[in-house]
Parts: sequence; structure tokens; C-alpha cells
Amino acid sequence: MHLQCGSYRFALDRPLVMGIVNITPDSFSDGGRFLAHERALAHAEKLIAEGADILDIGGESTRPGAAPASMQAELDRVMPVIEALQHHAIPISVDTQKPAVMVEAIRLGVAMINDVNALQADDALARCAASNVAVCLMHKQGTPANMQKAPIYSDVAAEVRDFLRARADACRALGMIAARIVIDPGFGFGKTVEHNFRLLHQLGSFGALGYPVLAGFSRKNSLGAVTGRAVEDRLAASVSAALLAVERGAHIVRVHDVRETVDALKVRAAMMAST
Ligand code: HH2
Repeated sequence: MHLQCGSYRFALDRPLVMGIVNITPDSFSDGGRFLAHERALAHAEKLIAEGADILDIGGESTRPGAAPASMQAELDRVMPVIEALQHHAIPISVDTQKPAVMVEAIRLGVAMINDVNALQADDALARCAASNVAVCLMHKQGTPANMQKAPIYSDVAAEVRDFLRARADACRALGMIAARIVIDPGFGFGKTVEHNFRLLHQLGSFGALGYPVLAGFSRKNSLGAVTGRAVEDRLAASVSAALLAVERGAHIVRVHDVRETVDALKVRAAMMAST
């Protein structure tokens, strides 16, 4: 199995670290916007220096309870940062649900479209299929505004897997090769704490679908629930979750704390090399 994203090819003989760059909505004045871009850019460069393999740039918060961003606001936040990062030799992923943002990002040469809506918006799948980007298809139940109210599953892993298989089939039907399709169970998106840990435990079964698997557990509420820690104090829990996901077969971990996650994976790599 390998991952083909844009012109980048990863053999997947080691886990990849996707570093998260969230462009926070700032003041609407030009000064505020400039500062937000500068901050995002500096953060992206820090994550590159720390060993990120892929950067995931997002301009719309999808945390539980978050309100959607307008298309223009998202474009204004994300595009200048993508453009400024083009000279770095690192694949850029854009975290968006909006086909118009996908189209612009693809035009700028991004390597991956990461969609928490699994390309279900009109035209999203066709636009991605017609380009050379990889896609990350994520499962969620409900929308960020309502998804944590009362998520219900009879068999969470089976239902999430069936959904991802169907979305991947839709991509294949438009000619995308398996190496361009990443699947993600969507930790925290319409799942209770118990659902999230059951999915983590059964992550290995997702690999059987034949696509690279991405896990994004970093700093999420379920880690707060089991440790009692606030979001800014979930580093150890996040690194642990990333390592457990890799042990359960994740090919890519989406994380805020790149440096520490890379260290943890180096420890694992040393152990693997010794056998
Ligand atoms: N989680 C978030 C956003 N995008 N994409 C994928 N593929 N998988 C995830 O688990 C995922 C995601 C939410 O996390 P975060 O980046 O911390 O929050 P936000 O983007 O809302 O600021």
C-alpha cells in the first residue's frame, strides 16, 4: 500500500505525521487578517522543522458546537497561507467541506483535500477526482452544531466502516486509484467517549478496506474525559492516543504536537528495528 498525494508518493513503510495548522478567525480589519496569516505561517514553518510529513491547513472550525464559516471567509483565511507555503517541499492538505474552496486550493497545487464531510457536497467528489489530489474521507454523524447531542450506533465500528467503504467506492467509480484515498473514522464527530475508544480499539479492521487510514485524536474531548485535563493540557494523552492508533494500524496521525509525536514514533521505530 502507498499514498499518492499530488506529486508526492509515500511508501507508508513508516507512519506519517500530519501537522495541524488552524487559521483562527481574527478581527476583520486587514491588520488582524495579516497577523492571523503571519501566525499561521510561522506555526506551519515550526511544524515543518519539527518533522511533519504533511500540513493540514484549516479555515473553518469543526469543533463540537462550532458555527460554519462563509465561503469567502474561509477562502480569505486559507488561500494566502497555502500560497505562501508553496515553496516548501511538503505536501499541503486543505481541511474543507466546500467545493469552491477545494477548487481554489487544487488550482494552487495542494496535494490533499481533507473533508470531514467525505466529499458528499455536490460536485466535491467530481472536482477532486478530476485533479491529482489525494482525498481524506472522514466519517461523522450529524453536523458540528448538533453532533455531540446524542450519537447512536448499534455497532459503531461496522457502521463507520460501511460508510467509509461506500464513500471510497464512490471515489473509485470516478476513476480514483486506491492510493489517492485515505479513510478516517472521525474521532469526536458524533461519537461518545465510549464510541471513540471502541473505534480506536478496532482501528485495525479499517485497514482491511485497503486504503491508508488516518487517525485524528489530538487534544480531543474524549482525552479530556479520561484524564480530567483541559484542552491545553492534553499533550501526554494526545501522544499516547497517536501511538496507540499507529499500533492499531493507522498510517497517518493528524496532530497538533508534531515534535512530541515524532519523538514517540522514533521510540517505536527503534523498537521495530531491533526485532
Ligand atoms: N478533526 C478536526 C478537524 N479536521 N480532519 C480529519 N480528517 N480527521 C479529524 O479527526 C479531524 C479533521 C477537529 O480537530 P481540530 O483541528 O483540533 O479542531 P478545529 O479544526 O475545529 O479547530
